[in-house]
Amino acid sequence: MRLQDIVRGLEEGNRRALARAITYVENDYPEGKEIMKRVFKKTGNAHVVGITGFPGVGKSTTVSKLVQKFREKGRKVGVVAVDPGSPFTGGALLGDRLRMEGLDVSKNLWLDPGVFFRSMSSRGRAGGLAAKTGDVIRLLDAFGFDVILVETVGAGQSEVDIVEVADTSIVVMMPEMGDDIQINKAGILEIGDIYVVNKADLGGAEKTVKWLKSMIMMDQEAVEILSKTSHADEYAVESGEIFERMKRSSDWTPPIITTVADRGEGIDELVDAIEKHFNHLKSSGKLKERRVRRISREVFSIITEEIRNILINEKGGSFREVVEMVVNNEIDPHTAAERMIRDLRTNT
Ligand SMILES: Nc1nc2c(ncn2[C@@H]2O[C@H](COP(=O)(O)OP(=O)(O)OP(=O)(O)O)[C@@H](O)[C@H]2O)c(=O)[nH]1
Ligand SMILES: [Mg+2]
Repeated sequence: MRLQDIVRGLEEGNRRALARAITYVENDYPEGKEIMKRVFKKTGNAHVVGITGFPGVGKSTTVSKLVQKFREKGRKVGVVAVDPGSPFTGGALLGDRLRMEGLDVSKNLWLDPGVFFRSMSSRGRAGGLAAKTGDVIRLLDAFGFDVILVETVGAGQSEVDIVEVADTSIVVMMPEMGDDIQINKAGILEIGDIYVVNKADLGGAEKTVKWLKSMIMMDQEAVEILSKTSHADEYAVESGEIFERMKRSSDWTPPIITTVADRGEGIDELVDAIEKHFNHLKSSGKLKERRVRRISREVFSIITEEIRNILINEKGGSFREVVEMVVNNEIDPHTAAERMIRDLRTNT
């Protein structure tokens, strides 16, 4: 398939073209970049929803139920699973395909043209998975999916921080997970716009809900105290992201939804919460604010990567020279860096 055909295929809703485009982007082919440039204008319409949580809490089950609900509402849904926890049998895609099919035999999501599923693995790929995931999401967006669900394994465990790609972040937990020091450490409590306590059929869900509620409330109180102190601005700068996330909760209290995903219980409420959050983001201007932050980070990381490439490939010689001068105690690392930057400035 030629590049032109892929771009046209994307415009015409050809799924093979979409699959090919994703492959190019995933593998860092130059065509991938070119495709992104050409379809970019068509992006920005989808609601990107991240679903994260520890292994086995029921993320994939929840995702497949959400897909059905959104389909019933006439929405087209794209799904990206980053590093799916399921064992890979015959490739990541097949593994998850079988799983999704197995969950609801009456409706084969795989034959539905309004659904597209793709898994991505970080295995064997050098860095930049977040950026790649961002581009894959964009391709789905350009293709015309209204909702894009992105499943990743827990914050801090995956290379993709869900808040870096999603408009709405959902954190899935299960009973008996409260009070767990691991959760506090995983930073999961700061990132959720919506919390789900799944596997309510196992009992003990109320306790987890209660615990979550108190954690969220503490967060909000901390924000209020912080915002009243004269150091609030400094603090915001220093701890940037976290403060932003906390600030958000002062006008959005993350709902906690109890579900039994494999029976579809609580999924209607979850869909409602997702839509409510998207409306909140739009009406409060936060959607734009979030996207500005996200795109800044993305462009920044592209620039950093480009500079790295220049230093390694084009200026490898002088870079090495400067490094050796540091090794020989002739100059210090700061001076070395300043020299390289001066060199970049004058020669590009
Ligand atoms: N009892 C119970 N089991 C559930 C529920 N939802 C999902 N499960 C089961 O929990 C197991 C894990 O579900 P998945 O949806 O694969 O969980 P996941 O979070 O996507 O797992 P990884 O992708 O491996 O991290 C499966 O055996 C599901 O059938 C539920 O509400 N109650
Ligand atoms: Mg899963």
